[in-house]
Amino acid sequence: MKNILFDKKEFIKCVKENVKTLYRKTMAEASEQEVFQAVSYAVKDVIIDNWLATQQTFDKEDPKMVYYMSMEFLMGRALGNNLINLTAYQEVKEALDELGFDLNTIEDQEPDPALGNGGLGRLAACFMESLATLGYPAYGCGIRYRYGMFKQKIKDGYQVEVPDNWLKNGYPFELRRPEHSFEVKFGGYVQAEPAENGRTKFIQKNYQSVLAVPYDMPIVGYNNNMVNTLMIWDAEPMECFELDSFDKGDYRKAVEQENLARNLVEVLYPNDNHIQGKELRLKQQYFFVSASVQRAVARYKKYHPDIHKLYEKVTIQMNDTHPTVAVAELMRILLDDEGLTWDEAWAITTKTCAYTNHTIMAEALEKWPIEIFSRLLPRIYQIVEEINRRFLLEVEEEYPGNQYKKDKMAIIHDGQVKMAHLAIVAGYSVNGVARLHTEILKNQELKDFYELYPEKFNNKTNGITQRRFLYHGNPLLAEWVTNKIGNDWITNLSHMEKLAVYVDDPKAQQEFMQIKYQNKLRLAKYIQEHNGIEVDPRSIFDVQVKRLHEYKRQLMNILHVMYLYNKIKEHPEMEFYPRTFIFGAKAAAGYKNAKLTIKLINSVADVINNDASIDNKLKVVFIEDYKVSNAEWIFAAADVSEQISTASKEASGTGNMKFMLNGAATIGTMDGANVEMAEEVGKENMFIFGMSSDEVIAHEQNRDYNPMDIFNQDQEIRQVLMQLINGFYSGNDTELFRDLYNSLLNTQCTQYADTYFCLKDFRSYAEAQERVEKAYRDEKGWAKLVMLNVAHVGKFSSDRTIQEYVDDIWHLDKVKVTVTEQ
Ligand code: B1H
Repeated sequence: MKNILFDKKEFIKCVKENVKTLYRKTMAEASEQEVFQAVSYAVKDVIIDNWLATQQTFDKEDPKMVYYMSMEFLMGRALGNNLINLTAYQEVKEALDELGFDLNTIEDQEPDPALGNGGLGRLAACFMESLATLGYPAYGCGIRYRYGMFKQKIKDGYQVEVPDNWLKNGYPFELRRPEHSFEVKFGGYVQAEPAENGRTKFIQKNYQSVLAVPYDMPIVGYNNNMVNTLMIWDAEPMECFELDSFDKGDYRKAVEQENLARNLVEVLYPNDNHIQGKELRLKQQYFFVSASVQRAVARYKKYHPDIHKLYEKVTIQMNDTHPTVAVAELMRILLDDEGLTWDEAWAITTKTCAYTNHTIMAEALEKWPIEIFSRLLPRIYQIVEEINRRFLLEVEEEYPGNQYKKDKMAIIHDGQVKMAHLAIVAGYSVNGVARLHTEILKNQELKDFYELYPEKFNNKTNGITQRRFLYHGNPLLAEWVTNKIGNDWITNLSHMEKLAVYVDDPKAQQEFMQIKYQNKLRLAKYIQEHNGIEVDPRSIFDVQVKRLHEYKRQLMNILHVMYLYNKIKEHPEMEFYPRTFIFGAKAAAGYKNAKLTIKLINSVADVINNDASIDNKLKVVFIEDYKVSNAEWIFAAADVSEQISTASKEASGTGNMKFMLNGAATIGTMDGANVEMAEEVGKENMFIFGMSSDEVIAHEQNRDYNPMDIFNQDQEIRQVLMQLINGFYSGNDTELFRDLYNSLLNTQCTQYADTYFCLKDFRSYAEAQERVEKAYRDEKGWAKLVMLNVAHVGKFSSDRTIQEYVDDIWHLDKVKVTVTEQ
């Protein structure tokens, strides 16, 4: 059928027509934002045909579906990636040129849909893209937050959070689907009534409810006509809610329900690796989970009479514990709506739900006070209680008389509902996100559960989509790779291996480094425009971009910069290769030390960048508002990738893979997926330092680490720490950074001083940085090293990850979509 994207004339006509009907304007009058909208609607037109064809194929072939449930989908901009996956990027670029518009500038008009915090949400987005590209039927299920991740402004060195009103101009790639709305009920009480079959019926009474209305977003597969759906739920007040008779005309309740709907989806909680435990958060969770499970069951029932076989066509993947109420919601539907017995319902649920664990950070473990949980979700709580009761009988059978085990493993204990325990007991699969992380789950964090259910545990090392993070983000390198080895890498990243024959080829090395230089120029320009700082593209671009968290150790990085500065000042004659340390990070709004670290980085930048005496050897840049769209440029321009978390703390990391794909060398600990990267490319082609996870865990268990010893013995470290409290970087304010100083040294202020071993690993880090500099001076050696990294990145495609989920957990069949004229 005709695809206007490939017919320049038709496409231009369509864009002009859209500008006219949307805005009553001619092209000459239209703003860039309006042209973006007009172009997007033209692209959406093409997508819709494929989308329809995909849905028709699903209807015909009746394949099993995965419902990927996640509180977060950090999608990033859609226009550019949709064009790439429709293989029409070049054509549309040329057509726009003809109209006098630059595609990059038009892409820049799109808001970044930032419905996620960091790695967990971005992983969900990569997974959706890989599922569509591999041809697997999938629904992403999430929340259509009115306000996504906040925008970050830096004022006087401090982070200021600005609301992200991403829907302000209307989002062209979404589709409201009111015909698939569902009611979701909160609060009230449960009334038990005798049912006809002699059993008991449980009915929720005097509840409040909202209407969940889905908006569908297309997820376009690469060059295969496949378009899957991300359904994100909006909350609307019920139009004619059914009130109990005594409530009739209860105005107060009507207003309450309006407010409930409005508040529910207002904003994403901006915490990464940290649970806030707020009632509204639990409401959000149940809201989108209930709506999604209802839609999954309704879709199944449309084609299948026998609900007992639900698991043959539906599988639910829970992205961390955040959607774990799905387990109880499915039980509720099977028991109360479908009238099944407990055993029947449990047999289905435990073959349908699977759980991914993304962190072992204690503050991210989800536990809900019984008071909140049972008040908000009275029927769901009853069901969780019954799951817990039966589970404890099972534990008793396995470990008779062992109360300690029961206390430790219970789903409900000590006044709290433990969501991870619920997910493991009811799920048929439990997976970690990198090999090391999964081993820590099995041997430490979830040891008891691993002993009880060894068959449930498995590893799925994370991955990233090369379509966004190389093809779209780094067009120069993408083209170079294609020239060298063909374009199979676009859908099969293991083909990158073929680049290995070029790593010693001087011409290829030169081309490769020239591309890196071009990308550094592009970033330097961005930094100049957005941050007003001039950086030298010939210096080493040393980059740490990720959420700000103490375990990720941005603090250790900036302490090391302070240490280098002291050295350069003291030994001006010392050989030193110019370096630009680039940071980008958002801190959770209430995370004090994280926000103070941002201020420290900016204060250090102020002093160093304005010290003419060091001859531009050091520069420090904090890139404002790190997000998916500028990330693509940052990865492309990096020489050195900082992956320096305290070993055992970063479950996987995915930024590490994006840097590797773009030809940066990693300085990192043996943590998360770094371990597997080292395995792929060889330890000698990375800059590994620091304690192993075993060493870290041993120190944590023995409590035998005292950073004061290091402070007392190592004069250079001592000097750097003193500069936190002697006003050196704070215009003589000795108190400004005292909390950071205390976090490193003072056991009276934090439970454990230097919880994340910054001082312990400091020397090893500094030594690894020296190795980096030495390696960089050897131009050929460096080119070879980073090219080897690109050649061995194949494993880290999310296509590989998804194929493993399909083979081991989901068991889906591929679908082929052909598009015919509608
Ligand atoms: C990850 C989170 C997370 N793990 C709670 N856990 C949140 C926990 O809003 N909350 O309450 C939000 C996010 N995020 C990350 O997941 C890991 O830290 C990374 O190491 C990992 O690569 C990523 C994807 O698996």
